[in-house]
Formats: sequence, structure tokens, C-alpha cells
Amino acid sequence: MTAAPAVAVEDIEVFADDLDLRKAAAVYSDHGCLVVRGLMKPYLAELERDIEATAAQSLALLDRAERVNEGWVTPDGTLLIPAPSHYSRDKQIMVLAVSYTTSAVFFRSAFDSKTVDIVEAVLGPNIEIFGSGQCLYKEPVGGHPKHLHQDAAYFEHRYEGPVGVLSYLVDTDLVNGALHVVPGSHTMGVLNHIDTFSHLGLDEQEWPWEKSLPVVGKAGDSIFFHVKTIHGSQENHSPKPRPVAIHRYRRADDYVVISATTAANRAEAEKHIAETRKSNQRGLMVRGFRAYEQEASTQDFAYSAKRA
Ligand SMILES: O=C(O)CCC(=O)C(=O)O
Repeated sequence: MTAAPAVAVEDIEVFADDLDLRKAAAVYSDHGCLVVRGLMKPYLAELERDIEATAAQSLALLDRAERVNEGWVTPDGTLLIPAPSHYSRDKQIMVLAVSYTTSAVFFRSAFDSKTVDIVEAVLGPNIEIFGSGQCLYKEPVGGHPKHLHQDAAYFEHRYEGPVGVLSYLVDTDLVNGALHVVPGSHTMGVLNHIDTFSHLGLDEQEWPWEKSLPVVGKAGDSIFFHVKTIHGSQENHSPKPRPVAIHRYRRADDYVVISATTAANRAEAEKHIAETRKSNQRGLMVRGFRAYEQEASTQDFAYSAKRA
């Protein structure tokens, strides 16, 4: 029989309205995950507006989608994967092209002071944004599952790696695709991932859903998770879309050493780990200061100053 997690959701939960930063950081450090109830509530209505506008825009561009390794990409940048056979079309949305460069509220919500306070309590004083924000969008009536996985399989870092903050934008339960987490799995190192329907994932025989803890929540609840915490979510069987918004933060001196989306390109990237350089991303600072580091390639700074 598969052992279910010994941790309950109540053990990993705090409340944005009465935030206890020390407790939040301790929960995150012990379990590699933390639920903050109500954190993204102030941004919900505007986020939903921009997300639904993007979904409508991308579907209108579907006939111009181009084939890529991971599925298809529309001209505005939405990633689609094959749809179940009962769909009216052959493709379903997976990652919606809404980001800090297309949505002001998405950008603004990344700087939310309570969110960054928690990240600072976890990562320390100097924090940058990693990536441009992400929206995973499960379409109604069967929208895609995301197999259990560690984000480190996709972006392994030199140091602590990013803290992911996934926020529910609709009430989310076992019917429409609650996020599942495996508390404590952040201490297990980077596990071997295989190619699955939803890209890199863990072998289902070894990591069945029963080993994970579902986090049911309201719109506006956020789940913080470590880059090595195992997580994923099942299909959306409800009649409405189930989007989530994800912000990622990391120490200002951290950087990617392996970037991958398939078992083959991960194996190739692993061969070049020694060649990776500190300058592979310089995100916007959300807290603190980025000190000059010789190792972080002055050439790129000089080049971009010339281009500006
Ligand atoms: O939409 C979800 O729940 C999946 C999110 C996720 O697993 C990820 O972004 O890594």
C-alpha cells in the first residue's frame, strides 16, 4: 500500500490577514511548501480579466499556431498540447501567454509586499524575479493534468533556486485540479524525470498521486513551494476554466545550471553544467540590492548599455 503524506494541510497553512512571518518561513523550511490563505485576493478581479482576454486572443490565433517540441505555440506565445478526444478541437491550452510584459496587474502582484516579505524571510535580503510570470490554464471539462514533478527538473539552480508562488484564481478543489504537494520532498535532491503527456514528470509507478497532499483552496489562496518540492495537479473536470498565476523569486546571485523540457534535452544540458555562467538571467529586483560581481560577466552590461 502507498503511504499517504503524514502532514495535513493545516500543518502548512498561514493566513495573509494575520501573517506570522516566522511561522511562515519555518513551515516552508520544514516542508518545502506553505499555503497562505487570501494572499492574492486584492488582485483577483483584474487578473481574471487579463487572463480571460488572453485565452480568447490565443484561441482566435489558433490556426496560426506553430509546432514546437512541447506542443504548439500561438503567435502571442500560448503553449497548447493535444486535447482529449471528446474536445471540439484537437489542441488545449496549457501555458497561457499572460506575463509581466502583457498584464500590469500580473506585474504589480509580483511586488505584493506580504508576498515579498515571506520570500525575504525564506531567501534573505536580496531578491530578484525569476522569469516573467506564468499562468497555467486548465480548460473546462477535462483540461490537462500536470504530472507530479520537481521544477528543478526544468530549471536546476546553482544555489537555493527559486521559490514558486502559485495562486488560485478560482476556488480550486479535487474536481477542477487542486495542486498536490509532497511535503518534505525538497530535501530529496533532483529526482530522475521522464517524458510524460505534460512534459518532464516523475514515474507514476514510483510517485502515484496517493503519495501527495491535495491543497483545496479559495480564489486568492497562494501556495509557496521549493524548486525541489514534488507537486502537480489533475484534470479540470468542472464546466469552467481553472487558471493559476505563478510568480518565482530567487536570490539575486543565483542562476540556472540546467534548463530542460524533455529527458533528452535535460541529458544534453547535464553535460554542459560546468559551462553555465552567472549571467544567464538578471531579473528585476523586488527587494534589496544587487552588488557588482566580477563573475557575473561585465561584458553583457557593457553591451546592453551600448544598445540602449
Ligand atoms: O497548474 C498547476 O497546478 C500546475 C503548476 C505546476 O505544476 C508548475 O507550474 O510547475
